[in-house]
Amino acid sequence: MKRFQVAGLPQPDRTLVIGVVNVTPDSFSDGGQWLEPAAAINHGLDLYAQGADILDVGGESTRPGAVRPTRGEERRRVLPVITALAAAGVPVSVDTMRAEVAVDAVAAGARMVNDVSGGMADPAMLGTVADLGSAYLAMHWRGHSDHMQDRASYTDVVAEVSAELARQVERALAAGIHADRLILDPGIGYAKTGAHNWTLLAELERLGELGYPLVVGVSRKSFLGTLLADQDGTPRPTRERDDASAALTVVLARTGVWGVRTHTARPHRDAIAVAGQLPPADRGRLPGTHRA
Ligand code: PMM
Repeated sequence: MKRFQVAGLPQPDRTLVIGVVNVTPDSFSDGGQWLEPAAAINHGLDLYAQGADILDVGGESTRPGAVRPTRGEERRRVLPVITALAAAGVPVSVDTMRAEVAVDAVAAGARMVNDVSGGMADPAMLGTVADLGSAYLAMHWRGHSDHMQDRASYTDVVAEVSAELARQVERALAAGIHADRLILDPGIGYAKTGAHNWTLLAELERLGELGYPLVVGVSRKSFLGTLLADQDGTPRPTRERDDASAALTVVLARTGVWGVRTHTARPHRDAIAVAGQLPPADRGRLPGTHRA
């Protein structure tokens, strides 16, 4: 996969680590842990010290069944944290589906808007980001968390995710977002079953053909809990999925993704360092190791 540089964001010659700072009471892996601004800021500074390149600050959980916070509540959660982290010199992204929150977050110092709806949840988002001039991460999305899993139906998941992302790219460009500020994300776990997630991860190169940098978020997600379930079928708890998450980062870095979105930083930086010593995945396979 081609190596991209995104205007206004760090440009190391490797896959970036985007550390998650969830200022929410109910995110699936760390809900409630960083709800107080001081706790969230300290956690962010710790992730940055451990090697995160960008911190993604979010005030809305998108886990299935989560209740949306009001716009005011979302602003109250994220703005003090973004302000403090940006003032400390940390590159910050805001994880929001709301244009008005994006405006305030960029004013507070955020350099990237991470919109899990890819511009579909708020009709004002794409034009607003174009005016802000920030980087924009558009994720593949088929609806809010209360009904997204009803829409996890595909004939060819890679082709359909690719076509739907291509439409979002067209809309983003038509709204005035610059191509050199646009990043795409297949939306692992969003309107997707575990099997869909694995197929997308195995065939990311096809999404790379869209011609934009890719971010992938697998960290602690439920398909890893299922993979690592105990003998009774009980999924591995969220906080015990970090080793598998870092294992996937080796694979993702070898595939050449631009960034990984993760709950810890150092294990992922280590994974990327390891991957950097190996040839790209397509040149590194032994004959006979391809799946039929
Ligand atoms: N996943 C979550 C939240 N935001 N943003 C992007 N771009 N990609 C993702 O995969 C993604 C995201 C859910 O995970 P969390 O609740 O632990 O933040």
